[in-house]
Amino acid sequence: MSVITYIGLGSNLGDSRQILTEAVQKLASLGQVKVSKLYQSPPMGPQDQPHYLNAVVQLETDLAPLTLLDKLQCFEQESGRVRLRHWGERTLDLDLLLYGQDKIQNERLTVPHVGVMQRDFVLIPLLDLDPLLQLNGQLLKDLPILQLPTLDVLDAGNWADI
Ligand code: A4P
Ligand code: MG
Repeated sequence: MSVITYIGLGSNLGDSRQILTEAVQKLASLGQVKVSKLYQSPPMGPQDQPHYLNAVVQLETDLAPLTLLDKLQCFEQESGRVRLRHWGERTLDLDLLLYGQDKIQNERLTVPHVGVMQRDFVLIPLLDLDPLLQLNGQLLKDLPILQLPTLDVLDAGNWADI
């Protein structure tokens, strides 16, 4: 049975736009995808790092959560992932934001992802894909953090060529 999942994409090292485009194309090999707009956002965490490109992909897939995580980590490695420090620069970060309505808590996986409610660079692209998305009975579009967004739209079109 297939499940609607949401994957957060981030990159601030290398040719980030190309890296995110390739990541979307790899995700499309796992099931049906829809892609948010492409955004640029100031870094959360250490400020002496480049801006990030961020997007979210909705993926409808049959994969179990840990199998999906294995795939995401494999795609991160294939992009030559370098991760220098906590909340620091990286070529590709793929976070499993939501897996249907499931709550998952184990050694490898926390779903919903811890950052979903606090990060505008996650919330705004999520809302591109489903403006009425809710988490714990809360409509995400009504969260106060969205009143002063810090990110810019870089490309509102079919940027990943999907
Ligand atoms: N893990 C647990 N739950 C999950 C999940 N839901 N999805 C585990 C993915 N992985 C999950 O991941 C470390 C471990 O988390 C994995 O082995 C997995 O088993 P990681 O990607 O190596 O590290 P991380 O925790 O993602 O990195 P870090 O440094 O904690 O940062 P975040 O929270 O991912 O944030 N600023 C802007 N503007 N845009 C960004 O995208 N991203 C970060 C990184 C910092 N600042 C940013 C951005
Ligand atoms: Mg991550």
